[in-house]
Amino acid sequence: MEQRTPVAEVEPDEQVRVAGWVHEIRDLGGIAFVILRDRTGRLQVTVSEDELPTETVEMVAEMTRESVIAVIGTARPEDRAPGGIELIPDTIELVAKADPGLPLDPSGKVDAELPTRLDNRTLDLRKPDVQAIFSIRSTVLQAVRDAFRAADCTEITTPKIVATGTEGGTELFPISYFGREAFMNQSPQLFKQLIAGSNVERVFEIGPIFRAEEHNTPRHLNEATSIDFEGAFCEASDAMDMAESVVTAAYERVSEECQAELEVLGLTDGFELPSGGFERITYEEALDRLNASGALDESLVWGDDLSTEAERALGELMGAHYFITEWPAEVKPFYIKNFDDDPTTSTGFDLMHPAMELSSGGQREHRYERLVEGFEQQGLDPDAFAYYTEMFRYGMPPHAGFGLGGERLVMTMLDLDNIREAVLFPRDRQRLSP
Ligand code: AMO
Repeated sequence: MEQRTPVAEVEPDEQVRVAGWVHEIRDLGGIAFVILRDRTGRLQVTVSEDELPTETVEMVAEMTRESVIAVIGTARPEDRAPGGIELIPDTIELVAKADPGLPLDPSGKVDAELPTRLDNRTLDLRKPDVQAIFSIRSTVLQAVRDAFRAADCTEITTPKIVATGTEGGTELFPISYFGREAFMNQSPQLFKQLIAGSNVERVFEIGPIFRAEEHNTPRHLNEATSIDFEGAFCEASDAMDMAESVVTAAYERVSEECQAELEVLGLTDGFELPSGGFERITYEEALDRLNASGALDESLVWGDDLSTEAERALGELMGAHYFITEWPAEVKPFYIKNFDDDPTTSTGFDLMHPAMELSSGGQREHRYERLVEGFEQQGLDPDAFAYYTEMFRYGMPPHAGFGLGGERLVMTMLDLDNIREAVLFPRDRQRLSP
């Protein structure tokens, strides 16, 4: 493509070629102001009728908002223009004309409903606030990757087409695999354990997970991004330290590098870094605090999972990120290790934001016999998981890890009211395209 200068880099008295979208046109008769927008900002192109060929003037008169244009011209200072610069064009090329019937208004002056926005994501993403979310999401993922690498972890990618589920049979998406039954993977759980048990020891993965959840809520997706860690010779507290450090690293990096985006989202004042040392309370303590607060209609008893309402009430009591540790064994999956001196209690933990669960993890059962027993207790067929359990016979070290929801991390960080705001093309009960 021809050389082009990003509009934010245009300097006065320079001859440049810029290209981008027509954000706005103000035709004052004899003179028109075309605001050109690219990924770096906006630039006023001042079109004087008597200084340009007739066909260019006619073309500008017919130009539609969101058309793509390329302009060659000379910049000069102009206090009244955005950024204090205007471009006096020599030539204007209409590269791609936009249909005037836009399905949503990218200037954001007219609100659109979320489904309309998601149907027209290309246009939606032309809005600065939407762009800000995805720019921050990209920074979060980079910060997380760097935090794992700094902790000596190897990045892995594992299959998304699998033979067995891991997180409970009802939430699997079945697919046909050359006539055999297969599923979309719910979690890299078993693979990350198998690799942690090799000489690689410490691994992380950032990738899609698929959950056939029936419920349509503001915080569930059917395809989500999971940030997974697994470390050999780690116990639950080590995995919690790691989860805390990646979450903190994400906040710190966003605070350092995304002030402009936070400002667009109106979050510069409210953006608080999590203070170090997330509080760790046991499940039992969580129940005690909730029951004592009187926030719930019915008291919780040992073995209950925490409802959305209970999570919120506890979040209010805690007021910051925290961990719930030592969950009842019965509510945690087969791979989580239980305490030897109390097999009803597990090493499983959840990392909570005051608004919702962000992550869960724990130490894993690494002893072959106990692992197979656990399968049987949960009504699962150990033979179906032989590809996994067999490796536990050949020197599997103790290990621990966690899975952290990428979208929930961004959602809670930016106080978004719907998780779909943090995904470019969400998958939910209703939505399969785009
Ligand atoms: P879990 O099932 O708790 O644990 O998932 C881990 C985290 O992933 C996110 N998450 C979701 N986000 C949006 N929509 C969903 N449907 C969804 N499901 C999960 C949540 C959740 O806390 N294998 C274990 C992790 C481990 O033990 O290492 C697991 O998948 O933020």
